[in-house]
Amino acid sequence: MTNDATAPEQTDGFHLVIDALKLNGIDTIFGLPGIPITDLTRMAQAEGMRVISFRHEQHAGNAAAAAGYLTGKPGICLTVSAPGFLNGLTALANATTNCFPMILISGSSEREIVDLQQGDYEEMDQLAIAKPLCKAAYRVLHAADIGVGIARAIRAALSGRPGGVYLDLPAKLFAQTMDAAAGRASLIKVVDPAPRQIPAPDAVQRALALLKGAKRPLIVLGKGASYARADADIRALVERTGIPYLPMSMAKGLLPDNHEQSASAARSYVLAEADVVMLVGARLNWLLSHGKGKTWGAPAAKQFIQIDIAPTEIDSNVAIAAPLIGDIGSCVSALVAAIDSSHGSNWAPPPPDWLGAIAERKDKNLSKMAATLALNPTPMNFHSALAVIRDAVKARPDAIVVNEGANTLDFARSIVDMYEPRKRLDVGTWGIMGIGMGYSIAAAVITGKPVIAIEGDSAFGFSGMEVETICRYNLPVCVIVFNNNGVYRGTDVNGSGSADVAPTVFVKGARYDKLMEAFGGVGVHATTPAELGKALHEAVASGRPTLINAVIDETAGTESGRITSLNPQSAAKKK
Ligand code: ADP
Ligand code: TZD
Repeated sequence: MTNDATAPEQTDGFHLVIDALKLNGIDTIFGLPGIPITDLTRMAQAEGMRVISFRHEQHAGNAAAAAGYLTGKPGICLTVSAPGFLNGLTALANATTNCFPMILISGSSEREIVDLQQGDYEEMDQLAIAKPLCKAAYRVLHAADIGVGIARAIRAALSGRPGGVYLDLPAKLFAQTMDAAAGRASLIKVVDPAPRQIPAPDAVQRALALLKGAKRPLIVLGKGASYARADADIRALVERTGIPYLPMSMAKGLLPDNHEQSASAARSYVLAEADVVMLVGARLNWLLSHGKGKTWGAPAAKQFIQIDIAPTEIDSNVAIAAPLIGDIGSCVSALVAAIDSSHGSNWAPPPPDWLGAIAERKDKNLSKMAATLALNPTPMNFHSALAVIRDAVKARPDAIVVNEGANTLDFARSIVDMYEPRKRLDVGTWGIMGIGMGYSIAAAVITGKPVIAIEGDSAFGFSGMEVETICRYNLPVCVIVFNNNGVYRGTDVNGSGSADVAPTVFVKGARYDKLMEAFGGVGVHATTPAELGKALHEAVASGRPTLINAVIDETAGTESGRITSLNPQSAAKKK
């Protein structure tokens, strides 16, 4: 960019941001334009980046987080100042909670005015607000520092435990100019942003000794294990040791769910009975009942090995007998190497009575489930609808499943088997509603594979307007709304006798399919498994944006799905 042929070539803040991202292999921005970043979105597109423009920043942020998880590079979300920033912040905090790498880049008002609180357009001290909600937060004031700012953001998002990073770019920065050659020289290509962390040999031996002595060993795989992309090593560890494993919901498919060592169908039994549990990229948070209580059986009989990159995760809920700190790839391959070198082919598989007891429970539970799935009630229930979706995913194991809701989530997690790593995206550590369309859009944009979003009707509502985005970019997303007329179910009554419906009840018989039709996509109203299956098959085959309004019995489902016990009244009753 030069106006004068004799003057040295100039660049500006806009271009430096774009060049710094591209230099680091980042080719996609998820965002929503407005002052001061509209031109940045245009220029990024002109410079060959993919710019996916959303209807609400939270969904752009969720898309960035999912892209981070799926690619192992930080996903980028770009927003305007104050309100746009705040809309993106939920996604940033959620990404950090889930250990997904993303960078929220927000334009901001001028420091001079913000700091004196003089009432600028969309004024807010965004940096201060973002800080407690993410791994790191930076602000760049000078164009010459953009390279450093973006390098620091990338490294912070990816290194150690991945997470969200906030980058504050005040409006004035974008128009700042500088010599183009100096600008180019100021950019940093980040070298080794997620360095391997090799576990200490004695920690490997300690873990191995515990594993070897176990009578009833169990491996729990979490979404950290999926994220680590150590698929072959993890498979080798599981198969080499013969130890049964349990995938957390987003680790489903890391090994195919029909693997004979999967203990998913005997989950309660193995958690309660195992004597040595090896956690691989899974925290002992509420999703694992904090490692104690009834779920886990007698505490004295249980010892934990935990593989994690974050040393402070260890002992967070219960004592960890053998912490193994490092990246999962290095830790798991070190374990396999140690097994090979000390045991060769003499590693003894777990005792047959343990494996036999698990197999027996699996068989029983699987045949019970098969009988339930074979029923064909009218109206459809969660099971009959999900049986069809299960078959569709089996036929297209490369499809990505996005899943949110309460009952819709719980049933889909246990009924829809996954066969490939990183194909299932769901509500994650917070159990948050609203990830549906953002995750679906990212999955479709990043992978080009079919996406099947299995959505409770309440859950869908949080991001429903993004079906326009799906249609605008013609993405191969099939949204299935499990429509049971309300949050959890549709039968609640207003106890006061006033005209309002109960707080959990929606408009009865709503036609979510029309929403997709409004933007040129395919809408289908499905009242039977056959109709649902046909529409899903066509959607996956054609790749056309589709929304199937799957009518589910409004009496099916329980309040809060499987976590009813966390409602204050139920929790109080238990005490
Ligand atoms: P889940 O919800 O599936 O149980 P969590 O999100 O609770 O899984 O746990 C993921 C864990 O994985 C986190 O503690 C995180 O520090 C860890 N982690 C993420 N990436 C890696 C990695 N590459 N190597 C080691 N640990 C990792
Ligand atoms: N708001 C946010 C952001 N996250 C939440 N988890 C909730 C509210 C509370 N909540 C749940 O935990 S599940 C759920 C809400 C509102 C919706 C359940 O209804 P649904 O699913 O229609 O999506 P089912 O399948 O009918 O139970």
